[in-house]
Amino acid sequence: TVKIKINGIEVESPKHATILAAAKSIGVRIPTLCQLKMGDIGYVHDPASCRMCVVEVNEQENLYPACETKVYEGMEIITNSAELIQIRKNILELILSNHPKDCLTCSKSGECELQDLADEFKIKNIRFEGEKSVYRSDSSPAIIRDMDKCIMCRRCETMCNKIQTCNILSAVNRGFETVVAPSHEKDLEDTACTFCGQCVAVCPVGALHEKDYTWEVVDMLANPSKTVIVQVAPAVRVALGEEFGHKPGTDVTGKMVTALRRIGFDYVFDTNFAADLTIMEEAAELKSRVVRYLDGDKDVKLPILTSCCPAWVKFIEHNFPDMLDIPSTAKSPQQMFSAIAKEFWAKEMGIKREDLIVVSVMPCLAKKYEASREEFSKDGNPDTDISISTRELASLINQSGISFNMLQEEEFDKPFGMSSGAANIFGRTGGVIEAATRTAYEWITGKELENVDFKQLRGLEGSRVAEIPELQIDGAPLRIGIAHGLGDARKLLEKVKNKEEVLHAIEIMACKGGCIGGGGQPYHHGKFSIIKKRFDGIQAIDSGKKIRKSHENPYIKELYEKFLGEPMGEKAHELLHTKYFS
Ligand code: HC0
Ligand code: SF4
Repeated sequence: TVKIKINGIEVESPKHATILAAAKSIGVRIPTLCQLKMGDIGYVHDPASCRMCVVEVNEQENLYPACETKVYEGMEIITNSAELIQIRKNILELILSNHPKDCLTCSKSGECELQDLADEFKIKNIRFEGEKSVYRSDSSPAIIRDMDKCIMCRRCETMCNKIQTCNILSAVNRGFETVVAPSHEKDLEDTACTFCGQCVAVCPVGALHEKDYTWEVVDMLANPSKTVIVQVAPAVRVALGEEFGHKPGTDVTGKMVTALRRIGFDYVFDTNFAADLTIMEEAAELKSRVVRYLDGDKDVKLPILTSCCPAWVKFIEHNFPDMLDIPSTAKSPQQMFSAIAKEFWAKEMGIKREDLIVVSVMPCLAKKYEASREEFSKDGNPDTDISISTRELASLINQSGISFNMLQEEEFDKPFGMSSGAANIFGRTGGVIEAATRTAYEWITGKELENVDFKQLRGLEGSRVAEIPELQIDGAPLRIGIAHGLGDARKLLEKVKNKEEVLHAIEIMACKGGCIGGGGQPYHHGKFSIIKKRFDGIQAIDSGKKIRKSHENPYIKELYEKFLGEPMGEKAHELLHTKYFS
């Protein structure tokens, strides 16, 4: 450690700490617009481009950016002199001089870090008039790039290139024309962008945001000829509460269901039901591949890869086109739910396909893109009509004048409201493969699984390998790989491709933490501790459930008896499986 002084206070700080970190450790906040530190996931972005964090050091004339200047023995730092505060105000005014002033209609209003600082510094008039850059805005089914609002903090670039390794975004052009964009300023849709939404999650302003479909939902609810049903993803229920003052990880399922009914949805269903259905198909596929392998079939493809994360699917389609025969062909729960709703339930209820509107609430922006994929539609009518994010649901609740915290707790509608604990854990990294292992174990060994907690599959390391001693393949335990974050996924897949790692099954989720860290969740502003709390919240729901194996869900059994037949059977194949495209 080194001894330093910050604003006259003596501090002992780790040797290589930045001034910003040392100040934070004693409760001295230095404002910054570009720095983002998520050390837990190896993500540190401090380009010192915004200069908001400048401080005085040892009475020198030069000012130093606190985000990238390291402390040394005897350093005396001032962070809040009157002069520094004036300088920061000037910097803010300069940034604002060419920033659009449309806060009233900006999607980020209320969550914008620039707006917060402008408010903190009480900026009422901007003394400078900057040159306005006008960029063509770029809109995909999932993400909108509104680069007039970009402040060149370049967090999105680090996220996309270093963490996700998608390499879509970089600064192009020069001077005032500089903009963060895909190469040749293409639209995201025409690139290998996975729509993971992680760039949106870290954008401090409204330059990157989701395509908002809340008014489409309201229009459908207002249309008397439509039956509007909703399905809610596992990760939404442990994060939605944050928008209403609850601690991250708080399970607000009951209030959320009540709110959805009050908003006017005709039926409130659970994506978790379809997660159980996904396990039926994925575990059957795993079993069939393992059995064929043990029979000496040389053509069998192992490891099997989970396929429910749409950003991950798009990533493998673009980056590993020669490996498209290894992912499970099972559709994601979102798409299984919608296919069953439109092809089975609507018929049972006597509702015409085009009069049934399926809305999904997802922690994810790539789900919007997934819903728009052509193979998930019939005669031009999509299976999932509209996908909204957790944040958009919070807006709908507020627009409807619902006092969320005063709501009673209600239950999902039947039959698609019942789910096992295994379905809940889909929302966190490692959960899909743990759920599949619970069912596959019983189906492969024919024995009852007593302890469903495969703790070795849990954790938050970016990529990990765990063994299941209870499931032996050729005299050795089944080996499972797990990665979250596309950069870690890429490394794991490369090892498998080069035969450095022999695995039987792999789960990949595009976002850190899995869906709980999705691009559509309440903004965590770089605090990884929030993702950890959501992780624990999801796990607690699973642990508290009586039924913790997907194949024991009675409504799932009934669906197979009444309609689907066998897992991987003809009907299941037609409705629940998909193809991949390079
Ligand atoms: Fe997920 Fe899903 S678990 S991808 O993370 O599989 O988005 O929450 O809804 O579809 O169930 C997201 C979350 C889902 C799907 C489920 C899966
Ligand atoms: Fe990159 Fe993901 Fe953003 Fe696409 S959505 S630009 S892949 S970070």
